[in-house]
Amino acid sequence: MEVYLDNNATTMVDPEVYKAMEPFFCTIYGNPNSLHKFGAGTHPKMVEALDYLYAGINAADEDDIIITANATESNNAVLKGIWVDNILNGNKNHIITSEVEHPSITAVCKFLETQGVSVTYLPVNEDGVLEASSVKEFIKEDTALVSIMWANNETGKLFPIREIGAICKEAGVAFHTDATQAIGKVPVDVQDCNVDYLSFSAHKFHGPKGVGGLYVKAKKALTPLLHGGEQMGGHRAGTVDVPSMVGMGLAMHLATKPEALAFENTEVKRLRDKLENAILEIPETIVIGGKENRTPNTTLISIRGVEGESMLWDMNQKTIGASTGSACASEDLEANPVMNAFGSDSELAHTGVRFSLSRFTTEEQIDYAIEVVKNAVNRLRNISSSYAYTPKNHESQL
Ligand code: 7TS
Repeated sequence: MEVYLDNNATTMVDPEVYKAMEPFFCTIYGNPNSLHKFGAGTHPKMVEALDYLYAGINAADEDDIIITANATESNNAVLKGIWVDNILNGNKNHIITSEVEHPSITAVCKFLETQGVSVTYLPVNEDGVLEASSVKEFIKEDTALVSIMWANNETGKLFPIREIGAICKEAGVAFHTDATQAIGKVPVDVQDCNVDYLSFSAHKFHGPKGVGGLYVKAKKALTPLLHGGEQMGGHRAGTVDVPSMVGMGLAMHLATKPEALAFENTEVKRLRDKLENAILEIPETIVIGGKENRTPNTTLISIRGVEGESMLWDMNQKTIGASTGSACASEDLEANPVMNAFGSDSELAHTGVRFSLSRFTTEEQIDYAIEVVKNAVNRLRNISSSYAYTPKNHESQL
């Protein structure tokens, strides 16, 4: 049986989404900016896609949603746009973010630091959560932007976006959130949370890869990352990938309609909990960051004495795909930075395995995964020279 439990890395395209995209390759293939009927033929479904995107995050009509290549581009566009508008051409010089953002935020911040920008990286507490009060504490006169993710990709932990939005609004500081791991898992409402900029990637919610979006609140114009033609109202030049945009729109609709979010919060969560509780029956296992306040599909579990990579290898032999954390960082064997940020000791930091489910995960797959994980842990602990189970050892982890 094949079991895919790495949905935070990417998801299967929903077959309904794939079907909706198909005509836009060989039949309705005009350039949307052309003045003839071939171009105009693409418009109705592009408009529908935008409607779905606006509805999915509760954007107001006067706001913008710019179609990008992915969340990485959206994140770069916000940080570099703010840099040009407020730092190079303004009198501000400070950005606040967290220690556990995706590299498409932290690597840009590191680059901006080389250009003289001052960046504050807020730590998370031992539950893996960032406290909204710490944002307030670090906002200064010259703070140009606060960028905090909606949900963490490794643990699924949800950050207090509503409170942070209110703090930023009161302080008059722009607020960006990377909602890549939140869309389709929990309700995302930009108006309710006072969000100015929001990033997402379609392939995380059963849309195609290579397309994403950047929400920009009305009157919060940004210098674009890509200059060129007048596509996207001049906010992002380049011919739009029409099939992908159509697919992303429908995928957003299917993932964010109330029934879908309810399914995520009941059925997907039930299967996640079943898997998690079965693994927690194994001595000396813990959920990193704890069980509270998470996306319903994710669990990051540390299994003492078992290297995350070894677990992945054993599971892969049995056709189960999971990860040790972010796929973007999984090629190096550095300790997982998110686990480090939570204060896990260095041994624990190498033992995390992330399981992320989707609405396509079945009960049979979870039953099979439980059996495989238990066998793998037994095998790996038996051959581990460093692992020796003692009840005391166990107690210290509770
Ligand atoms: N932001 C977050 C929070 C993410 O989780 C990811 C991808 C990205 C941005 C970048 O998305 P992309 O579509 O531009 O690549 N995160 C992961 C992950 O957790 N495992 O693999 C990719």
